[in-house]
Amino acid sequence: MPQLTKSAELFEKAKKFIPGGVNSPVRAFKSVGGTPVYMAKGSGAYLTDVDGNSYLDYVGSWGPFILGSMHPRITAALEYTLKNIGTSFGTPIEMEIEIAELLCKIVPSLEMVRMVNSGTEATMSAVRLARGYTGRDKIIKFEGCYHGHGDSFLIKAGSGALTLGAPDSPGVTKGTAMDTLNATYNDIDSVKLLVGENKGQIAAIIIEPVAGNTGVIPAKPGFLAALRELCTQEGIVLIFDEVMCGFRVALGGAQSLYGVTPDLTTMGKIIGGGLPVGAFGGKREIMERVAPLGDVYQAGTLSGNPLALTAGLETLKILIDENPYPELERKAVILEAGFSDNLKKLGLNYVQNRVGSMSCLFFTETPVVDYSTAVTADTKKHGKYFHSMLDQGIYLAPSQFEAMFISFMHTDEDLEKTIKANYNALVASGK
Ligand code: KE4
Repeated sequence: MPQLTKSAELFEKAKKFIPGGVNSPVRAFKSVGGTPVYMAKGSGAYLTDVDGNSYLDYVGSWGPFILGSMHPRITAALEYTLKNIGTSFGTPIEMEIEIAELLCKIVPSLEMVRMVNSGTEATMSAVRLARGYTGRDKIIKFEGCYHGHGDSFLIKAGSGALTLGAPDSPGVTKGTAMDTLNATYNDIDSVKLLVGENKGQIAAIIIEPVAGNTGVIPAKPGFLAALRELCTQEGIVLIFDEVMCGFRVALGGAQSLYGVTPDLTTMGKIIGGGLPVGAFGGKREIMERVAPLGDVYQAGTLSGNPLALTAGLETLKILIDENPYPELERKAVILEAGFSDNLKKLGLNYVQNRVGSMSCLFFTETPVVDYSTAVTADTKKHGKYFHSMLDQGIYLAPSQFEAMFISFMHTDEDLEKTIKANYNALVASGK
């Protein structure tokens, strides 16, 4: 049982100066209870907290650390940039061309790309671009999906919004909310109904092609292709939000895994290698509407800065050079099978959803295919499970509605340790 004295002290102090003591709500342990753990150091698959406790990290900074934290090639590249280049100029730099060209080579839908500083900026910009390009106002998202905290998305949103039970946020105007329609994930008829009721008014359909903010929910076979066909038919811009699943489930993201090409793609997390980077891109015909070439405005002081791009570029180069995906799949299968064995031994039929190295153990026996089935999960049991895993040195997302991420740095011994801890934590969560 880790002693969390310093974390508790820091949290009390933080709450004086920072709303809820955190700079992002899902970190506050609200849905699992207890004190957020203050981390002091990350290395590979491990985190060390301010009290000196060590944890196996399955959050990976919420997705960026597919290669583990502080990868030697990435830290060396950052040291070089710091010593020989600089952190930011606010001018064009060569690295911007290098990462744009590389992204266009890797991701099937990209003919042009704009770098930004977060996933939220990427999705906000992509939706504005789709509205500018089509001249239409409405968008369709999917209940439980999370696309960052842009106003248009905080209607029946996932991730922290769902975790805190606030999927619809105050402060979003009625006008904005009216332009956001929510369909049901994996239910193409629910999409067709909305499109039919709003003929010629839908600018974009935005989807996480692997939903990772309602726990993990894979798209059913044929669902993404049906969305593609509907958008083509109706002149709707199809946006794949690959901020989380991009470069995670495959080098080319979910669009390359499933062979469905969107019109626009939003990216983040992994392409920042742990520094703030986002991006949006897609068809040249659409991207040419982005200022200063086009008339759809989008901008960012630190977009394309050398320090963040260094981390992102090095991450992408390692992913290309070392192709970690088969090994990540092998490890993810070991963990999934180990958890399944434990569930069987304990007579539990909880649901595990997984795509590649992102997965979720739902505390429900209902197959989880959309928001309404995800919320059948018993969050109290999950909370007990979370704390038992934490007490055993396993750091998971402090929410039932988030993903578990395996990194290239997790060893087979780490996985065995996690499987043993999972058994104990399932017992502790109460059968
Ligand atoms: P950011 O603005 O947080 O960089 O990205 C927003 C975003 C957009 N799209 C998808 C699919 C995302 O998963 C995210 C952010 N993911 C959450 C974790 N589920 C970030 C964690 C947090 O909010 O602290």
